[in-house]
Amino acid sequence: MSPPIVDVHTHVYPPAYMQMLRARRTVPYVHDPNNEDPRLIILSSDDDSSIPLDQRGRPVDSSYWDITVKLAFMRQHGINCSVISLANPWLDFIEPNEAQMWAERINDDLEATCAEANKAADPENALSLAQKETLFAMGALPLSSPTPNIVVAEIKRLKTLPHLRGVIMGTSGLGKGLDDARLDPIWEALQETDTLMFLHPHYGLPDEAFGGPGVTSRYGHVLPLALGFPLETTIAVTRMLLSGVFDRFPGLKVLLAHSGGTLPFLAGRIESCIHHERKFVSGGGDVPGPQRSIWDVLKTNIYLDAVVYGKPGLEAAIAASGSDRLLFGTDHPFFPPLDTKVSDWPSVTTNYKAINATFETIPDTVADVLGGNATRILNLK
Ligand code: 5CU
Repeated sequence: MSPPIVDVHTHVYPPAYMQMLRARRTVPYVHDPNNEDPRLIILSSDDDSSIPLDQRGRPVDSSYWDITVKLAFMRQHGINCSVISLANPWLDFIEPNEAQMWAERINDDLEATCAEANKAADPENALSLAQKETLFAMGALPLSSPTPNIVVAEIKRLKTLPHLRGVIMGTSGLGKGLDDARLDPIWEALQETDTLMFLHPHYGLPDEAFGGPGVTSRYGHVLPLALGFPLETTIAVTRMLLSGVFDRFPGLKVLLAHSGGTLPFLAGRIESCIHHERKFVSGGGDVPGPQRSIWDVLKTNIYLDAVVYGKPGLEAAIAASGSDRLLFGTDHPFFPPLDTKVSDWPSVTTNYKAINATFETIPDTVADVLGGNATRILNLK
């Protein structure tokens, strides 16, 4: 039997969340006055007033919210199991007094979706329509809630939901980034419950980094997605390192989106800058600075998805963290083919090809990256 293929980076906007976005008029929102051509406006650069509303953001279809479409996508691309997560910007923008309600609602919905799909995939189920694809999920956190205790309670509650296998989180944390000491109870709860945190970008870099307002009308999403997202992830996890999060919580497990942004490539430079920093106690200053080496953190705390679309990126990822910590993903439903006559998604086949080319002489490693590592790390049996 061939080993399972597991997609750890695959998103969904559950129908209730879509409905909430449709009712909003500020980012994030869905513009669809006639209920037939929804446009998703989630990135701040999408909301450019020089662009007519019906051309802002991007068109979205049912692949963003209908789980049967995801199951069909999985079958088409040979994916046996998906670990679905709410797409960005998650619950970051929710009013504080509604955050807990939304987290419980989304996470219960994810649990029910997985349970239903897996019932259909169960060979013992007489009603099974021969569906073989199975689902697990990562939960969303009520990070805007009035106190971190509510987030901690949700992390603990997720452990009671049978199909939940981690949490997804953006880089803003409680609003001030991931080196914020107020996050300590949350790191502690993740460590204590052995919950993997999937760290995913959303905010990118300020538009000024890309030439100021109007960047979208010139180059669309290329700069924010190709560069803004990976740099945002790199900065977020480096701030965690610099503030000693991995020293205080050595058991924390963090899966970094897009193969860690640029972290594997820049790790040596980051380490060198730390060693040369006079502010840190090790350089004669008064700021503690990180106690553990970045290389140790990369091999102990960090997991990387394989959503990097090329051999050099995968090679940097395995050199930094090891092939046993690299996990296949698709980023579905983002990056659909622009040519509607194409059926296999190039965004997926490119990643398959890159993994096969990187490990062409070691088929066991291909199988591990495609699914074995995820099955072990996320306990997907
Ligand atoms: O295309 C995009 O904007 C995105 C996004 O927003 N989130 C994601 O996970 N991938 C691509």
